[in-house]
Amino acid sequence: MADTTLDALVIGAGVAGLYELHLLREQGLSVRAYDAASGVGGTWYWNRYPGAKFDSEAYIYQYLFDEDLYRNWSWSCRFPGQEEIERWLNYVADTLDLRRDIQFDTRIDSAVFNEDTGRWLVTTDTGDTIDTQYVVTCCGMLSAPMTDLFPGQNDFAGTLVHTSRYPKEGIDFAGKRVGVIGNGATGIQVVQTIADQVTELEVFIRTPQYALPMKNTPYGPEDVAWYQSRLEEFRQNLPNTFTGFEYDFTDTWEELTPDQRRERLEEIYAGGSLQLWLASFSELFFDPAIAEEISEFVREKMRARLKDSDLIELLIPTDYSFGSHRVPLESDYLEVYHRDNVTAVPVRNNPIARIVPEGIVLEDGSLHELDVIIMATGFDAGTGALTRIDIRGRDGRSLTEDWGRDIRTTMGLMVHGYPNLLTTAVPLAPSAALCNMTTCLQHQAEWISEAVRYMRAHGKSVIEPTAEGEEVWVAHHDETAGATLFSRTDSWYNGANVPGKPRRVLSYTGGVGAYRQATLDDAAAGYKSFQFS
Ligand code: NA7
Repeated sequence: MADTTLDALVIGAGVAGLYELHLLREQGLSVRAYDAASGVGGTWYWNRYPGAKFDSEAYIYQYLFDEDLYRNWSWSCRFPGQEEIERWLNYVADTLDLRRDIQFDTRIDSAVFNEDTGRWLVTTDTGDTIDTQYVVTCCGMLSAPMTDLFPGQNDFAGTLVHTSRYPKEGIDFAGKRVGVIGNGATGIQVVQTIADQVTELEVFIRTPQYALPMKNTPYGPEDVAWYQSRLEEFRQNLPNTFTGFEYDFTDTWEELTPDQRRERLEEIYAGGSLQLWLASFSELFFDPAIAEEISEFVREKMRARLKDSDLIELLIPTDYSFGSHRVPLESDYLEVYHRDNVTAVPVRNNPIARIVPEGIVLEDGSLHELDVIIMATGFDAGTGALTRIDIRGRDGRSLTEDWGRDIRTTMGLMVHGYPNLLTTAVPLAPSAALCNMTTCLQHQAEWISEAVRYMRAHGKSVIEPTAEGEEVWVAHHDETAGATLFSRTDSWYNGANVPGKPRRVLSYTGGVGAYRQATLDDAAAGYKSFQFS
């Protein structure tokens, strides 16, 4: 006998989990969300590192389903920081009265499907057992941190943290020698924020990054009124653009003269944000020659800000194209390396060998003495959050083992062999940052809620993708992804950052609008990729 019986158990109380809990509860289901954190927020609970910020404009990173919820919250600037975002998600939880159905400080350990009852038995690290018809995973795309990477790291005598486990009370950097490992979107935010707080900063850089200026600006009442007046426009547009952002491709490379292209790139670049990547020229994603021209434009902008040739060589990429993996946004990041207390340490040809009590030792034996090490080393994206739970589907099959061989889903909403396990933010659906996450998560949460509504209306109790339905989606996904440059550049986008992870472009690259339409069409056709029992 389980301790608790539910209709639906939601794993995670972040952007997707809060909305899913609300939607299913509104339908009258008994539903409870569980989260390992002590509060709501998911990504925005865990990522407390200095400088953590949105890379989406705040006003589109919102729930659009409820006008009051949207209008009664005002953002302070274009790209707010973690603290404000966490406050916003607490505002959402309070406004929708969600907290009474969330169990915090509780990690889901296992979920086992019982084929006789068609229900899941879930266990938690607090010893609870829950019998539930549905398990809905809202664990986030980037929530399983890459933490144990270096021999000896547990013996470090100073403070060592991964950015997504940054202490709530912060770290006092005064008088400290700090090392940051990694220069992805996270490392860049950390470095540009702490450079003037620390005595010495060493940034361990393996792969150079293209980065675009953020151009953050404060918002006054007029700005808030401006974006709030656009709610209806956002509802119509965001779900149908290529990436779920407000902007979309407008020009075709071949139709413009070289001068016109340059003018367009300059114009978009001047506005800041991810637009140059996500909505300048779609050819950037598919055509290596055009991607190279746009890459050179970005390199030129970066070069103009760097004073010495060693920095130019270390910080500006030349061997992969702009946009073929996640493009970070930055604010005066490159200039940080001109400071006397900041050193860029190249570790591509002389990698980090181990961590010793005094600091970081490179392969050549050199020791970098440090008081604090910040690992901005990323995540086991898309799959890690679920493969770290022991999930057993039909015939006792293990999701960890299945995804350890081949990462497959049906539209990122379910996995064949795992009935009534409904998923958000997993591979083969559009995801960060090929989707403004709230746009895609809201759609997925709604699709799942509507599938449950359909089942209740039609007396069905178990849903599962068919093997054929899944195969069709995987083949379509691979064909679409194979045509892009994402498949050719190593990064977390294709699993390259996790040793042994099967290679597949994780995000769906056919566009947010096309994805949404495919999922809605499938449902409208009686859930044609799925079977019920
Ligand atoms: P990323 O983008 O995966 O970046 C991780 C960084 O850590 C990247 O620079 C890596 O270098 C570096 N890294 C990882 N392992 C090592 C080792 N062993 N030695 C040296 N450097 C290492 O993670 P982020 O947290 O920055 O961003 C994740 C997403 O969060 C981001 O895309 C946004 O969507 C939000 P590499 O490039 O592998 O050479």
